[in-house]
Amino acid sequence: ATYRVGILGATGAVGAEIRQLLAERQFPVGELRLLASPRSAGQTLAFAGESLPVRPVSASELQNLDIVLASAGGSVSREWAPVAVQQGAVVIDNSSAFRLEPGVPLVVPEVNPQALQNHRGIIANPNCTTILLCVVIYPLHQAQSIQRVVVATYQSASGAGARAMQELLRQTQQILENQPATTEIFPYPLAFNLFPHNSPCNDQGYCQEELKMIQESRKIMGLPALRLTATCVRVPVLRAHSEAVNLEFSQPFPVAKAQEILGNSPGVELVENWQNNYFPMPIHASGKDAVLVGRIRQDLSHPCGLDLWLCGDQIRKGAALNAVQIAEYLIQKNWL
Ligand code: A2P
Ligand code: 11C
Repeated sequence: ATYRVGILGATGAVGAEIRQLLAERQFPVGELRLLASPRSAGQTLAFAGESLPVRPVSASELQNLDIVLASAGGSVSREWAPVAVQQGAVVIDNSSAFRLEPGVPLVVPEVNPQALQNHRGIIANPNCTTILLCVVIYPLHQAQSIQRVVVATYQSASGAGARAMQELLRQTQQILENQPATTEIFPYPLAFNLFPHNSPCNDQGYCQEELKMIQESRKIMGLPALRLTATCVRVPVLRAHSEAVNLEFSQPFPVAKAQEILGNSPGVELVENWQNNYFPMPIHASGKDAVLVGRIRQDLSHPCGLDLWLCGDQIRKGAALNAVQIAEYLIQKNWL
């Protein structure tokens, strides 16, 4: 069987990656419809040797589709995902619009694929930073329950979209040419700099990205009381996020056991060469499907603590790949 697939946000960083992944993974595409804003009308994009037009999203463009992979932001999803579902499609939505709604599965296929079974048309793809974290900590949690997570993130420009990646390149060039760095997407210069994540903070001092990590990790792992705190930071990296993670268990967790588990977990690649000080780096995670993990060590401040470091491609596993894997799982189980 083949499927009629729509990409909403086809001209964006995630939309482009979805198009590439559909081809690369030989997804059974019968028809591909590329949808974006009216700004992109008239553009064409390549797929499977063909040049396809980009069309402005509308109710009629969302008719007769089996799967819509949406990555055009929360307000676009809020407006159009229900329209697509009403017309018979299953929407896998990369925005934060529906993630915490009861009855909407929030899925990382390596962690909670079974949640897909009871979908009602909309399936939420989690926040990128959260996906990368859950892929790594869930297998450890299965071996021994996690009591508390403390995480600091080092997030790439890609999390803010294709134009943010262009902004980082432009600012880098401006600074190298002794020009002032100009800002359009980010509030401050990112080149040769970093800043706490550019999402608004609540009255407790947590920014939205940090709250997403807390709330979404709880829902994905099925641990509503999980103690997790995060500090999210934007760094001048193009497309892979990194995270420094401290985990507290109820009993000591031997490092060798964690290494063995993570060396054999789906979607994870253990990258540790202690002699050469070689560990996961964004440049090596970029373009890869797996989340790279390393520097797994005993937390010397706590007998039941472990520290680790991870890097994952924000556009791939953090967004497009996770969404395509969800679609593949739905097809495999006949749950569309
Ligand atoms: P467009 O290029 O026409 O603006 P990114 O996250 O990389 O910035 O990409 C955002 C994606 O969402 C783009 O494909 C963009 O299309 C699309 N998009 C933004 N606003 C709308 C809208 N109002 N309706 C449909 N698509 C939108
Ligand atoms: C970032 N993770 O890097 C964010 C962007 O909830 O999907 C994605 C926000 C989200 O800025």
